[in-house]
Amino acid sequence: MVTVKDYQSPVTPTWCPGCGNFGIHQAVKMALAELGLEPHQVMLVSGIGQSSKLPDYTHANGFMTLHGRAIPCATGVKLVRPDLKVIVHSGDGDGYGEGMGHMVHAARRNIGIVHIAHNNQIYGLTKGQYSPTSAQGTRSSTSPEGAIDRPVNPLLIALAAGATFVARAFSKNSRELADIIKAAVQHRGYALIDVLQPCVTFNRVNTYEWYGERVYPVSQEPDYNPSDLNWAMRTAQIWGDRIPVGILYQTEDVPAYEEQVPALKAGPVGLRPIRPISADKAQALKAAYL
Ligand SMILES: Cc1ncc(C[n+]2csc(CCOP(=O)(O)OP(=O)(O)O)c2C)c(N)n1
Ligand code: SF4
Repeated sequence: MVTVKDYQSPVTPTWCPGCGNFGIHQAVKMALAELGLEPHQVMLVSGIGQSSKLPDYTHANGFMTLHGRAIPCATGVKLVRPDLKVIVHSGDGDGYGEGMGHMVHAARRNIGIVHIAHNNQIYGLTKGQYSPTSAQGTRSSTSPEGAIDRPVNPLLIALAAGATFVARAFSKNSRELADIIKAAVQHRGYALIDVLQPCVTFNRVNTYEWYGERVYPVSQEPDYNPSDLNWAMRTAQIWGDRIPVGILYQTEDVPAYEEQVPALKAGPVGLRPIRPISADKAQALKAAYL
């Protein structure tokens, strides 16, 4: 039986005590263990940031790439090894700033990866500059007089781009987050989970208390209907005194990208035996390319 301990890495996290990333890390391990997945069946892909250290702290396959580039790398992994469960960990700067174009294309392609965005509304690793999800007026080292930019709404962008699974969660509620991750891992196609993650060092507004007073299960909405795209788009805009968390939208009606790639019909490319070639042919190829 797979347990959370199987995902325990010997590397000690350098996150600040109380960082919201701990709750996300716990939820990921719980979800994978409860799904009965072995660490070798999972690939965690990340860019650069506090959130992106998570693969280092988890005993599973891991791939850390450039800032903002986790999704294209994860797409490549999924196309070569569609049998793996591929999970991207991005920050809001990483995933919704430099990586936003990649998110839009992953959503429209419906590539079968889970994208967990650790949304702390700030750049954590680089010491608290404002990010694409920072509220207008946020004071930071890069916006001492208050950010002029209006924040992006990642849920709306994902829905508009054709995402087939869109959810929001609060990192303190690891149990609820683990259940959403389990649903996302089993989903057919691209799944975005935007996780509200308190940064206890640089974000003094969006704290555990602030979220605790606001988050509520989206299933409490009187007209709850996560199969209705228009309902999801309306609900994704609720933000302020009340913040809905849970699965806002899911449809299994759209085939995943990897299901449609002709080259994958014969099984994962990455598991096929390499055909031996003669020394002469190898030399000829070398001469042609070098
Ligand atoms: C191409 C590139 N641009 C910028 C940076 C500098 N940089 C590293 S992490 C980071 C932001 C991290 O913030 P976020 O993605 O929100 O993640 P967090 O640390 O808050 O989890 C930046 C700007 C970089 N390493 N590479
Ligand atoms: S700076 Fe913020 S995001 Fe980074 S480890 Fe500390 S609390 Fe977490």
